[in-house]
Amino acid sequence: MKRLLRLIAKQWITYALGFTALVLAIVLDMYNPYYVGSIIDRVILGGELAYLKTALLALVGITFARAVLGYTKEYMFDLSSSKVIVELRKKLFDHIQGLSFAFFDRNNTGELMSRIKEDTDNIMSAICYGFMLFLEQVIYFGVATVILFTIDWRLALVSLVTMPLIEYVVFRLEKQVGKQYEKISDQRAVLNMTAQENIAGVRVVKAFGREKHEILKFLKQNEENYRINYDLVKSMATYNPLIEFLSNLVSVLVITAGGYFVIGGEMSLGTLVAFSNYIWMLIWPLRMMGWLTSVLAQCVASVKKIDKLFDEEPDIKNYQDPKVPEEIKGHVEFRDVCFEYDGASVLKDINIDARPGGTIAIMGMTGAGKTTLINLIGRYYDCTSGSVYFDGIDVREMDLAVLRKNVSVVMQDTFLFSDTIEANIKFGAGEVPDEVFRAACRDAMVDEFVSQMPDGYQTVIGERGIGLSGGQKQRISIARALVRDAKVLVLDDSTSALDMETEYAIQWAMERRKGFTCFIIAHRISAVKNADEILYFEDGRIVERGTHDELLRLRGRYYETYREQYRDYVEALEKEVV
Ligand code: DGT
Ligand code: MG
Repeated sequence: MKRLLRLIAKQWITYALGFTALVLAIVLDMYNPYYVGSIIDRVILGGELAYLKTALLALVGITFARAVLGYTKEYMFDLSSSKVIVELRKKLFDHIQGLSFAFFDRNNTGELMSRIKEDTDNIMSAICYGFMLFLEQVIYFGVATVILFTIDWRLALVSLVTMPLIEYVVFRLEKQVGKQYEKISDQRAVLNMTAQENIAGVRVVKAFGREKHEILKFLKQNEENYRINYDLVKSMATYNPLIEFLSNLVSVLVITAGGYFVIGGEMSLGTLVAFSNYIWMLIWPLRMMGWLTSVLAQCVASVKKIDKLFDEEPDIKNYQDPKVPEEIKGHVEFRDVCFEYDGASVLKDINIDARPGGTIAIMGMTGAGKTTLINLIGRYYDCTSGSVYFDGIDVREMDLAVLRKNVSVVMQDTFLFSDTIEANIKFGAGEVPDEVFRAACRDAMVDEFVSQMPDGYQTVIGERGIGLSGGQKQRISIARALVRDAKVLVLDDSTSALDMETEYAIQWAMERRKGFTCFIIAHRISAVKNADEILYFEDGRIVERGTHDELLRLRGRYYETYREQYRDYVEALEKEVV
């Protein structure tokens, strides 16, 4: 809440202008019934025709000034609130971006999206018109009450009698409607998710012949949505006429009682008319209070949710006195590293020494812990025990920005943004010299297919990379890693979708580049056999390690994998040996 108030305080000038316009508009509004009343008394009843011109001019003037002030008020409140929300959203987004991988493992995307969109929208409506109307109605109510008592305290009492009743019904309605709105919002989220999943996963739906089932599922939810909305309309239809009735009852009571005073000569007709106009300045605030309190309550709830997110600290923070190696060479060492996800051991006693310029290949069954291992290099997670060193500095003590700038990762799941191919490749690399960009595209074999596209590197990739083959997407993400010219390159199963020929070409280009330490996770022997050291993982442990030849001689798991992949060739060889 403090965070929000600080942002609001920053916009105090525009808010103050809006507030001034609001007060002035109310003051003018108060003159309206007065002039109407005096027209009746002095012109219609008193025959004072000269006054008509003054009164009408005053009314026109009031209406005009009221319009200008109304515009100023709305504009100022809108302007300041939009600024507050833009700033809040930016801060929230920056904060979320700064959180660690572990946070995203725990929280789902949909929920985070709704913090950024819906909760900030709720706050926006509250601090903009919610807050504005609330102030306005409170002032109307206060001023109108004073005026009514000044005109005639007996009539004022009569009109105030029914007010609690109106307020009671208003709050009853709000309570019911509030619950229904909540249901609608929850249901809308489910409906959106179903629609989104089905559209995003349309290929799976069609491939498995589930169209009918999915349509039925959607129709059912749509019907549920209709039902809840219908309930809402029903509640409105029950309570609104009652509120209308009670509001009009006040008028009837006032006119009846006031009529007696007028007939008895205690009050002029014009005063009565003015009085009954002022009454609406009491009724409207009451009628709106239910809705306004719920808007404000919703805002408080949203602020609490957002505050909780802001309180979330990144697990991985820069060291208080971050170290930077004198010369960045790309020497990566794992010493007795163990890692656990929520208490479940994933990596055990890992020792690796990746010399600058060397290549470490990692093999192993799915779920063996390969991705987890390489995530420790760029410090996306911190190891549970042991240490990872980058050029002799424990990564936990190294400057995080320098570390990540020097560790380039091609992730296992390719993610491309809906942007041009060039922007996707240059993503996060800052200024990229043209030669570096071209060399990266050539080495990652991106040039080969992009040069055939009509828009070349300016081709915009469709949502989630639609329009490119799996291999093409992998090649783009390899180029993305290469343009960064980092000292450590990590390839997580990133050539799996490539044909042998392209894979060789890329490997060959990498050899030629060299000058960086490379970690390659792969399943194909062809991708790992030239590495300086091959590590074979099983259940979070390195069970075999050595060069290709050493591992073949060992006749262990690596050899088994080799046999599987080169069965015919091996059999032929063995026969020859016999
Ligand atoms: P892959 O990519 O299928 O060849 O498998 P790896 O070797 O890359 O496996 P990895 O490191 O992704 O997962 C190792 C184990 O850790 C596996 O049993 C699943 C578990 N694991 C991975 N990510 C998380 C996570 O975010 N939370 C928890 N609790 N466990 C995880
Ligand atoms: Mg993996």
